[in-house]
Amino acid sequence: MNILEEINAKRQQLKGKEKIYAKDGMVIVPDSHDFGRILAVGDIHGNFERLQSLFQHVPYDPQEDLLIFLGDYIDRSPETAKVLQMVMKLKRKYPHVITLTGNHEAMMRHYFQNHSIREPMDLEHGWLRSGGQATFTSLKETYEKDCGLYHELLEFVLSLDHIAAVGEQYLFTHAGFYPKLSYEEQVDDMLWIRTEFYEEYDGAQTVVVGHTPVQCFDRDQHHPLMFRNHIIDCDTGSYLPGGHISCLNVRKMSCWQSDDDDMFRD
Ligand SMILES: [Mn+2]
Repeated sequence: MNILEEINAKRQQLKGKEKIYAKDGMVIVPDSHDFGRILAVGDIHGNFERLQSLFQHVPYDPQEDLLIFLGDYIDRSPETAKVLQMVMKLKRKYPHVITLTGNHEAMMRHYFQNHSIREPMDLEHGWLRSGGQATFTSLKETYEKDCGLYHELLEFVLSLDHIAAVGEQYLFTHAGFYPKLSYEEQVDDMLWIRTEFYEEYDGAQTVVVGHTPVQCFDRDQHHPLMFRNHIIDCDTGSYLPGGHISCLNVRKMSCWQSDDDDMFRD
């Protein structure tokens, strides 16, 4: 079975039994009508100011709404620990919050498999060459102030899910997937894939992703982009000048964004 057949079979099994089911990185919400709004937040990349600014605008109702974070909470900006703490708190407090992993969290997990926060940074590692230095510094500060919190944040990053299927219509994952492969065959590729997904996906369901800033498709674009094959890219360049963090109201195809700011202007 390919990934879409697997998800469909699982959903049929779970219908009427559970509101949200999660196992081995796959989250299934059998019936999307159990929720009011379906909200998806794109890449954050340590930008705590923009994340706070975004949530001042989103009329999030934790009882009614399903809130999905698409991953890449960390790297490139200095306030990663604060971002992780905020997302972790939301996830712990409210049962209808789904937190997916991005490729940046995958690099961080890989790093800490054989490195410690107590040692100097290993600058040879790919994570630290991809914006991880900012995260390392932020986590090291946290470790020195409150090592319990540091371990909670690390555990949280280890616990993130890989894909969420909501009702028959919607899929959420950080980067995309190979439609012909099984879930097991591509658990990690789903965090990195770009061209093959955009080219091979046939658009039967709406797939909401982050990973590629919309500015890569069109320099003047700052809103989530919907493609003809029903892929919606919600990464609106949280770390770029003039960029935003966006929250998509999936059913309505409208969005809220962090305010314009001048943090990158001269
Ligand atoms: Mn990203």
